[in-house]
Amino acid sequence: MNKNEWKYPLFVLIGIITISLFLGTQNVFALTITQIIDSTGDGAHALDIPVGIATDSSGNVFVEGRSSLNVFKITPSGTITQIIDSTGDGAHALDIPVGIATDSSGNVFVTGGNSNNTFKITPSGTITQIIDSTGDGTHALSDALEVATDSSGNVFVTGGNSDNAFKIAGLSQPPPVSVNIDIKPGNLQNLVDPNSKGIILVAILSTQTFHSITVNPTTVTFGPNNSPAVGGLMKDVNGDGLVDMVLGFKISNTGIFCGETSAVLNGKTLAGIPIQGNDHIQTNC
Ligand SMILES: [Ca+2]
Ligand SMILES: [Ca+2]
Repeated sequence: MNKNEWKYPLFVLIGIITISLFLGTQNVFALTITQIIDSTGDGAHALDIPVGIATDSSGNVFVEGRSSLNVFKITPSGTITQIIDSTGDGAHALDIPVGIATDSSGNVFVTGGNSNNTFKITPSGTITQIIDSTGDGTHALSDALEVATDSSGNVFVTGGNSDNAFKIAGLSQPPPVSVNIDIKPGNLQNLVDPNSKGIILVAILSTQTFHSITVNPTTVTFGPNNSPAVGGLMKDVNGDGLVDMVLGFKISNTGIFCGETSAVLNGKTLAGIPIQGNDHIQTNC
């Protein structure tokens, strides 16, 4: 065998060695399979005919029981809890759950194939029905099957029998924009007598980036009772050249009690963006 005859066999040999090493490396990443829930569910509630499964960004897994009419949450540490059963939200039943999805806020959405509806379950466990068999009021939802969410908080549901899909918007409210308020404009002490029958004025102050004229005064509430405004005017109360919104609230309706040290104003802009501001108070009891 001369020197040239070795070239090709040597090349093939190197190829064989390379492939062998590659296949050997694959074995390093062996799969690990673990059962995270069985038919005993959380011990108190069974899991029967699991269908849908979903995860959230916190590592929780949600498993839906089609026959047991429920959903279990399994935390990363393995704790199992039932988050919804056939009673749905108490007012509306969940029957034959089919689809399941989560959103970026950790809410879980479950469709009821037989109950023709969809429920939202918040991370704290509050359950609300977000669509029923009436669909959008004009078009029915029948045999709710799959559910999906997008990054804007919209939820989408398909109707297997009604041959349609619905988009449900407006479920998630953006966090309120913080605004500057002045309780008793111009007065630094902000003394409030909770037993007074009078009116307390609260100014929503304008800044270079926030103009109080954009606030919808009919949405503004004040105090622990979220008392609505009974009147108002536009006036520059702090002399900065920017007109502020001044609203009046019946003190007796605000829910401010003796010893409270601050009070909160909530509202929305005309565009529907929530706003919130708070200021210190002293109660005169
Ligand atoms: Ca003040
Ligand atoms: Ca001003």
